[in-house]
Amino acid sequence: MSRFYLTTPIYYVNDAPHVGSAYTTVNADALARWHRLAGDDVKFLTGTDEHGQKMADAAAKNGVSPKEWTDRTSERFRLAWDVLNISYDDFIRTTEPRHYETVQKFLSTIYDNGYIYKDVYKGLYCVSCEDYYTLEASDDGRCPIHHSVLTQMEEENWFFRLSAFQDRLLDYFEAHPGFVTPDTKYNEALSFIKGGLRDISITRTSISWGVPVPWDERHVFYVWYDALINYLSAIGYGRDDDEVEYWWPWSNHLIGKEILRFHTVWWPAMCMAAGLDPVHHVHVNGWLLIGGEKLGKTMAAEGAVKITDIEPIALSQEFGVDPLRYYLLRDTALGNDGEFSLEGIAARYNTDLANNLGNLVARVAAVVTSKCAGVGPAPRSDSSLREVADAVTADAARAWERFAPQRALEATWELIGATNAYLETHAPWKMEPGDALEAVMGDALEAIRLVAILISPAMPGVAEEIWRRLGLDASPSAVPFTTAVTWGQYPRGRHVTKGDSLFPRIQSEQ
Ligand code: ME8
Repeated sequence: MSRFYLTTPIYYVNDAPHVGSAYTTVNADALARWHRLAGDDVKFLTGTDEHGQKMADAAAKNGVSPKEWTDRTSERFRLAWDVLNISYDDFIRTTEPRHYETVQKFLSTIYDNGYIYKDVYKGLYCVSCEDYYTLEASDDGRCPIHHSVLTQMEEENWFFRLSAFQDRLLDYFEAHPGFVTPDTKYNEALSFIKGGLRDISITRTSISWGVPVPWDERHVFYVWYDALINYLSAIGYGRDDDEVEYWWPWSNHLIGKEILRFHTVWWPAMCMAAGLDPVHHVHVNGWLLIGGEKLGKTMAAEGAVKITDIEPIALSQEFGVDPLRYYLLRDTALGNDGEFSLEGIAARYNTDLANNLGNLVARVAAVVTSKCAGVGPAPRSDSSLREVADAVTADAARAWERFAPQRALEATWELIGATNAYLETHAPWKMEPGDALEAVMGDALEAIRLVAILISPAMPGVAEEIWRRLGLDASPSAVPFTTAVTWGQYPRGRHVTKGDSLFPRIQSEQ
């Protein structure tokens, strides 16, 4: 057994979650579920990032204190993730005492190690990004992501000596070619480091909403500096060395591509400065787009989309939780950008779910009910479906391991397609009851059993329902994957139930 510590970014609570934040969270959830299925010891962390200018502004705009605002909005994330069946083991908020304690210990260590000094910061700032820009990196004084005019800032700040880590980071990247995936993002981070690193400002005096700097009480840490450390607060850094030692070597961050530099350059350097190994692995997801632009709440505010079209709870009410999860996992490879649309969800729903998976389960249950007295026969060991099933399970397992849910599901649908084709070839609905019919149905039931296991990280609710309809015990998520996917384990004699349509078709006008 190995371990798997997986984190999502912690989300800003200036606004409620949208389908972009759900995209990373659902993918992380499916990966965490896969690792549990594979028998790993898993810790899956998500949470909310609650300090910074943006939050202070949002609270002021809504006439409440930052604390009240963050309590309220953080709860909306928790609620959305509960609705989407996100199996997080821990939900961290950066306003919690455990986080303050870790941040202050971690940064004090860096300070004691001589990597923090005082200087004056002068430059441009984007409040939406909570990030500094040079004039060259800006879009003529505007934020390249949010297109808003950047604020000119001048403050006395504490600085982190990032420049001291250039060579150590280059060596680290060279020694760990799998540190950042996909490769394109590894290369992007590497060329950023090669381009030269400037020291960075890590504290602010112009706001007070933040973690206080222990050695200088007029300052709070700049929000990114406290945020990154959440990954250590949740495993007890500064409180429980054994827990850090248990999880940190197995750590994986899943992040969106706009925060690559923070996670693959700053963060590893900070860890090195504190005398800790950097995170083990960072996987970078692309963006969900609408009309080629990064999907986000500002789009709704500008009237470019209806808010309900990008809100995860509203979407799950419209399409169902598992179909929404399936769309997010299957439509865009984790690493690429993908265009998001309601038509896209409906198309995946009708084709992959209603026509392929739903139809397979329905027709097998119908034949077993009408021609086998509702009792499932056993599969054959030499079924022609076996070869496909063996190849698909191996392929899907490899894909899940390399952070590729989209490919894992594509492979799974090859087994669904092969089983539907197998039924077309044998046409059991035209066969007389007897051994030949039972053999075909046993094979099909076994294939569906495997499909239920394979889809369980993606669609846990649907997988459970299929499992129940097959008359199987326990749960498809609770089986040990490697032994459970050996062909031939569907037991004879289980009661198979038909049930309602798993995926009633969506009509285009809906
Ligand atoms: O950046 N497509 O928080 P955030 C895909 N608090 N993923 C998207 C997306 C889209 N259109 N929009 C958002 C922050 N995301 C910081 C992180 S971590 C120490 C601090 C996802 O609320 C994606 O994972 O802006 C992105 O990195 C994250 O949400 C940003 O969330």
